[in-house]
Amino acid sequence: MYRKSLIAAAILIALAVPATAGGLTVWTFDSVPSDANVSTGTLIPLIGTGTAFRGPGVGAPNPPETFYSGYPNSGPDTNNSRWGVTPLAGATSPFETSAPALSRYVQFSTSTVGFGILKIDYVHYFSNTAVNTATVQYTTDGSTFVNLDTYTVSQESSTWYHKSYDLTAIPGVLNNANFAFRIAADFDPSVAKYKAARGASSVGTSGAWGFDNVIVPEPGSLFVLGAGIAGLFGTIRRRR
Ligand SMILES: [Ca+2]
Ligand SMILES: [Ca+2]
Repeated sequence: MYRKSLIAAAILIALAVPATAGGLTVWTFDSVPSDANVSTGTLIPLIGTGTAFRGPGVGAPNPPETFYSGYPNSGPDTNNSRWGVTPLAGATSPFETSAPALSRYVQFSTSTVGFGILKIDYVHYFSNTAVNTATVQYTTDGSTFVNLDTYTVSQESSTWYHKSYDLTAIPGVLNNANFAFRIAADFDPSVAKYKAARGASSVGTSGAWGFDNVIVPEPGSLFVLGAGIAGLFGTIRRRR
């Protein structure tokens, strides 16, 4: 049913949104077509146009990219993948020196030309030995990144966290072909060092982050698109 909704949404977008209008970019990291294997996936958006990549140093445990099981109940279980990365791959002790704060990141780029509103939405998975703190950054010129938010997690087992931001009021982010955002590994603000997501664990080079359902919506276009995409967002909302 969910897959049918996505296909319906994609068809509606093709019909309703001019190719140059932007309007919506969705990364599910799921193979298209489904190959019934969560360990294979794609960085190509399911909907819209954009790029996703690992910044320098950030690892892929199984190159060229690594996919594991995705955010629960947001796609057919046999094909629902997340994008897995290891922020501190190859870093040496002290990590704070070899991999300075904000130097290890993933980046999502998508034009906001034609947008009247801009929100970003995603789910972020932390393994227990992963860096516990992430700083979200955005750019309006494609090169200078500005901090938007920092969050620190504390968990007893690997967990997903839903994040959502409304950037509409930020000058320059709308109608901008250079818009992009990063999710960067950062020091735990309480100790100014990298800490692990699970308090009893030590942060490590194999500690993994995962991402799924990365959505950059211009809600005005969603209204036009109707029920197909509403199904997608309904599925995500129910998991909050
Ligand atoms: Ca797959
Ligand atoms: Ca997925």
